[in-house]
Amino acid sequence: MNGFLEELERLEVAGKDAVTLYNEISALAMREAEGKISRRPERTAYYLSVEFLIGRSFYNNLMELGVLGETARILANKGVDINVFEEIEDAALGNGGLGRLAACFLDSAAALGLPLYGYGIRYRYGLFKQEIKDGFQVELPDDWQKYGDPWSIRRDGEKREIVFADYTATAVPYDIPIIGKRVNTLRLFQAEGSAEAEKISEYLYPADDTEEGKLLRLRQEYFFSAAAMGELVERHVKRYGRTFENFPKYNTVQLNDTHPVIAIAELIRLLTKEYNVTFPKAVQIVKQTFNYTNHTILPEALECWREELVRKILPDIADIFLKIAVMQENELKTIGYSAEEIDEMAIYRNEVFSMANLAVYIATAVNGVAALHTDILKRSLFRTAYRKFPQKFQNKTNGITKRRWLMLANPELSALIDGAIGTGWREARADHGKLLPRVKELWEAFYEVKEEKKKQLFAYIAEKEGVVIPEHFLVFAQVKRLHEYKRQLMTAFAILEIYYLLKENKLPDFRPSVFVFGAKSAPAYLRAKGIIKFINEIADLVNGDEAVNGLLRVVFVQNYNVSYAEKIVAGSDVSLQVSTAGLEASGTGNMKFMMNGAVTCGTMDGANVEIVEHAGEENNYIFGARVEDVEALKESGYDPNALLEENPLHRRAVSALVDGTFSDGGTGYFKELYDSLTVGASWHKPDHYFVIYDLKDYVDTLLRINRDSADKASFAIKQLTNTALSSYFSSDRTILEYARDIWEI
Ligand code: 26V
Repeated sequence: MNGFLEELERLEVAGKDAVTLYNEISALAMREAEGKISRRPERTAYYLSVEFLIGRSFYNNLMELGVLGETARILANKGVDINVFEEIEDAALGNGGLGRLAACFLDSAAALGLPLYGYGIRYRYGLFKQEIKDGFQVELPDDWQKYGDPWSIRRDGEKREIVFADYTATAVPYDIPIIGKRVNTLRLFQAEGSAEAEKISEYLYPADDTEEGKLLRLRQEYFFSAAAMGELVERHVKRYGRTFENFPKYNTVQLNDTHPVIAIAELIRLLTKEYNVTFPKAVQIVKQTFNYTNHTILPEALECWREELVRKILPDIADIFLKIAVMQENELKTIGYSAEEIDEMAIYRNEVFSMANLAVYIATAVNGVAALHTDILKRSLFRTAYRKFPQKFQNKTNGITKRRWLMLANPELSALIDGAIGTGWREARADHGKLLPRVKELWEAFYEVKEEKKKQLFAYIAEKEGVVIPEHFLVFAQVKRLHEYKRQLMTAFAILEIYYLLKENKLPDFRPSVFVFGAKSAPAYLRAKGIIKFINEIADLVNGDEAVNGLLRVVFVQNYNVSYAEKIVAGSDVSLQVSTAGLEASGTGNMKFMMNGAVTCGTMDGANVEIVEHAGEENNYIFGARVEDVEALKESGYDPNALLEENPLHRRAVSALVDGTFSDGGTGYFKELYDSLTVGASWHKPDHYFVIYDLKDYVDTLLRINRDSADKASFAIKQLTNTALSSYFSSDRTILEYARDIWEI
């Protein structure tokens, strides 16, 4: 790396703006990284995903190259503050946890020296940029390449034609080096050719409420899956000739959720059509090649394709889907499965192809992303398949990369850990559990770090949002995709109840607290948009009330993304993870907060269960209905209206949606939310997500946390204990498990 630093020393900065400097410095670093791109070993793992939420590369890559500190120093000597590059980029080629997990996994594999290569789409526009106007979400295009894209290398020599029935698109690879002990690559394909072809890689998740939109999405999934499979087969033939029994020996492919499952059919198509492999043999090969990770049990998020749609643009693929479906059905009949059971596992039913059922049938390994989630897959979503193929099912609890989420996001806390146990914990594989016995003596130092991170966060929020948060406020944060099952609405009601109690002087010892929200709603998800507006209405009420705003504030930050997350997870005291039990597959934000020393206030859902297993219930705050309770309530018939009847405080908070307390600007959003809770909406029963059921316990728990925080020492000890016991949630651990149990790399 001396080469880089020498060139940086020589770099002329006078008269150059931040963008120019950013591109020049990035190019210097890229030269180093490119030179280090590792050779692929014989056996390689591939990660197919429609999302890779990489965030900002600049600081992360300089850190991975081991020159971040030196770069800051050299630039400072030249009068340039390294933080000026913060505004420039944040590649948001993903939506939430699924995409961020993919990015963390690539980071960990590179750090561990494991050959894991990502394949995805190089969207022209990433997830929309969000502004909040009058409390409403406004979506703007995310032109992430506006200032250039110094971190990818276009590979014109490796283009590939992707054929649809109506037109052909060229897949042009762009390689992004993933720097670690090995330098792997993330290869994103850009669609080129005709104007129609270019549309394929224009947007992440194009609206799919029309036939046109659905087709486009299917094209996207096929486009990158086919480009990846074409490449794998070509590389294999070059190395080993036209022999494919050994294909699974050298290639293992992880399907990140149901979106890339179409790759299975494409590999069969390539083998049978272009290399004369027989269909049964091709099926044998794909069975040994693919593995599937499930990331949600919500039915609306499990990819299904109408046969007619597939046939229209990919007739060969439709035929292959059908052939696999027939093969599966015959197999199941032979071993005596009932019609009902076969129906449940069917790849083809009612003229629709189920990508989840196809994946489960073909994959060698099927995994959930947290222990509870995997149990639910076995017990409910895939129960019949589990009975037939129990050996397929595995758990791989998610993780996060400590390099971005601790070392980069929180150098102050990292330095504290260095001081306590030395710097060895920074290595991949290493853990920082030795911190545990030192927690009691370090609480004050930790408290200072947390205060510093809060100060930084508050300054940033003041600048970006114009909302002032006074020093020392206790920070509660709920940052994640906006979805009803995540229950941001429940937090909104809880805040309202606390506000009413404060107004009536019923909370004499309440410690000043701020609630920080960050979330994007899918553009067409109107109830989620209503929740954003509702939170902002509450924020205006609370922040504008002189009688209360010394004790309570609320802020909804705009354009929550990876870079914002780095600041929020480091500067928060309490991590709100309050999904309806059974519905959050894992959560990974919960792990980021934990690692940075926040207590979790959460339900027994997803990885929260394992967080409290590791860090102790006494150091966290668990509340609400358990999975069994939710199931029992569904059985016995749950009536939220009775609870509203009984509890005047709940009634007041929920009625605020419709009694004129707030305005939704005439959109009808609030009435719709109110109805969803009291009469039901979208074919769901009233309060489908048990918001009102868990509200009382939630408010009580928030108040208990507020009280506990008065004892600074014991609260800081709880927080730092969470950091000390967070190593299990490092994605280095997760990736080692995938490598050992699934990929065998
Ligand atoms: C997508 C959609 C799109 C259509 C509308 C409804 C809906 C609901 C959920 C989803 C999520 C798709 C998959 C996903 O992002 N899962 C997340 O994966 C994370 C990484 O494993 C995990 O931590 C989160 O709990 C899980 O929600």
